[in-house]
Amino acid sequence: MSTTTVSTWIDSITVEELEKDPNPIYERLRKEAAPVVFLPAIGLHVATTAEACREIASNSELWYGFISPAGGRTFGHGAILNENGPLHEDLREMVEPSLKPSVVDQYVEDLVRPIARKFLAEFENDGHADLVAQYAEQVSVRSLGDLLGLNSVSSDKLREWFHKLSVSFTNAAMTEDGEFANPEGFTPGDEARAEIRSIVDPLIDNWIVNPDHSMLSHWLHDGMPAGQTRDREYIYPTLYVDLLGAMQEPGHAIASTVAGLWSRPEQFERVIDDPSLIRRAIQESVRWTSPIWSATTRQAQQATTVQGVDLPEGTVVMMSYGSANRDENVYNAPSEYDLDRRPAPHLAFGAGKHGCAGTYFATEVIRIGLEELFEAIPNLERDEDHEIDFWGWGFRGPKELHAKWEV
Ligand code: 261
Repeated sequence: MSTTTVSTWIDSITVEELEKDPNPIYERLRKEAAPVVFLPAIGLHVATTAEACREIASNSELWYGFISPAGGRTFGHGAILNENGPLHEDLREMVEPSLKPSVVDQYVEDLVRPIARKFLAEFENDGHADLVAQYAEQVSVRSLGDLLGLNSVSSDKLREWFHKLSVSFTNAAMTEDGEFANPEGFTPGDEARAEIRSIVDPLIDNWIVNPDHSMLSHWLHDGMPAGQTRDREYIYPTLYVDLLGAMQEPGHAIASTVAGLWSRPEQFERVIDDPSLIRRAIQESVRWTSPIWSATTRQAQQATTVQGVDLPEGTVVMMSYGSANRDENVYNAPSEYDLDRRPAPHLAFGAGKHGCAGTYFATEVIRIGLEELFEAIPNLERDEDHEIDFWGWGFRGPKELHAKWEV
């Protein structure tokens, strides 16, 4: 198969259309195009099938972690996503200790359950809520915020930061000349970064002399010789990664699980009646929505062939895990949410050396958030006066999720 197929419909795909709904476009790409294909709108190749994504992600010797142009413009370079070799290993060793399942199990109940209950207690007693703004995002940012040591930063500020970083990170449209098509679209990210620095720099100053149990204090001190700390400039790009993806995606997943279950009312009832089904409901929802739909890239260190597609050295490939997770060769009726589907491994958390370090923590936050929601409001219903609009191509989830219940 050639990489230079003449295919005008692919040339005319826009980032805006992808953000509205990438699923039909990628369904056609999987059917009609090569499994790794150049997308002019973003000036990069995309990997669209489960096999292509898995093959690239699992070969970290050949395929290095990389960052998209918009991603590098937003985070700076040197983030965990695009370091490789010993530097990447140091960054993984920095972030992993508090995220190990055996460690997460020791703190996650005490961390997340009170947070979930607090936000539920703040619901107006009027039988209506937008579960995205009032619950899913709140539980997500407060849980990670407190774990990092950002207890003094309000939840709404953390939401504003991930939103601004996300808008900037996914400002992916490129011109034919390889320039950013919308350079003004990086302003929100620049603003967020400046504000993050102004708030986090003084916290770091304090942690350097007064270490505590917060994750960021550990990032500064762990594995360093006595009296030394990691340079903050070394830490910041990876902190931005967390302040975007790790803040935003558990919220997307909480809301997507509810939306998915609402698409199957009988399955929703079963989960309400038996909370032990929540874990399965979450795995199916992250397959179905893929909160990190198409946001990480890899770069070929030498010329190679993937699934029959010849790719030159230096080729950058966007890992479209959201497409891989709806690959017809892996799943029956992939666009349907189905709690009862035969489990097949999904790629919602990526794979290989750059696979998600927070898989277990995130899943626990989502689980506890859903357990508390369903226990507090077992008669939760979809508010049919509002549409459920999923949005996003880089990151994807419902923009709002309106619920109602009898009070
Ligand atoms: C914690 C994961 O965050 C990200 C993953 C992929 C792209 C950007 C992110 O912030």
